[in-house]
Amino acid sequence: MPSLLTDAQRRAFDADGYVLLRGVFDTAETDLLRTAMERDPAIRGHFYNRADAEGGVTRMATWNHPGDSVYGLAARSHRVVDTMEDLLGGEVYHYHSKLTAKEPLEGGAWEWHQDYGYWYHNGCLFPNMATVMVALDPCTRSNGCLQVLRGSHHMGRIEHGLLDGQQVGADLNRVTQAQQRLELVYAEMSPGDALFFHCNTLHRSDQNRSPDRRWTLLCCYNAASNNPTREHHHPQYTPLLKVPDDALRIAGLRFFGEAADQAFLARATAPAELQVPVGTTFRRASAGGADQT
Ligand SMILES: O=C(O)CCC(=O)C(=O)O
Repeated sequence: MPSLLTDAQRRAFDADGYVLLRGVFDTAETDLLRTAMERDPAIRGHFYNRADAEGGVTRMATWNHPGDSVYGLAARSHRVVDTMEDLLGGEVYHYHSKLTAKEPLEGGAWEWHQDYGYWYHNGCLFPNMATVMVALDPCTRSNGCLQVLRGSHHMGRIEHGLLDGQQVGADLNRVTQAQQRLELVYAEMSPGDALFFHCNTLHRSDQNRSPDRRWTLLCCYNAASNNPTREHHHPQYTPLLKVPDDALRIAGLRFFGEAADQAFLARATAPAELQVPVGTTFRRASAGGADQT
């Protein structure tokens, strides 16, 4: 499948630093992704907590290689990767993915930051990187949906440092000034919607004080031409084997079939010819503290 973007949406991404696409994953696919996140021992066994300054906590799991799990298939799907390549202007590879799980009433906040504020220090020379955030639950203002400052990617990289609490965030003076000029957008999403955003787009989210869970899957990509200058905790250029868009549906037939439990435990769900030789390596980012994502 070619890029999901219309010309107008591509221009919107360039102007605004983000584009929100509705229904990138249909209900069955999103149910499958959500169920995989909830039940896969590889996720459950690698949760760690990320604290905010006011005692809220986001549960997270982070992994480097997309592999053959259902969430790996989503990250490798033509519809997502071709869209990323359209946005970044050429071949991309998977830099890492993560689940950010804000539980009802206790989900933590994220301070204003740019992803490139972290990734710059990983030896990524160019801000030719982006993320897609996929809603697994409804994401609303009340349960802490993502917020972006429209057009902030044009500001370039902003200094980041340790803020009150444990998070690394963008220079607050600069953010305050940017807020006076740029529109604050709440990216409210339904399950299956996807927000593609540039690595220099300032973003944050509120705590979840609502009774509604807010789980999202974030897949991050780097341009193949932007191979980091040094080895670090995320991958160097690794060719990404795309899978057809129906790979998720096929995986779903197995997951919701009789052998569901084994499928979750085995985690190999892509058709054999699409499975990647690299092992899906979950890496545990440093728990709490000033995570460099
Ligand atoms: O899940 C969220 O609300 C924000 C996540 C985020 O900004 C990040 O992982 O860089």
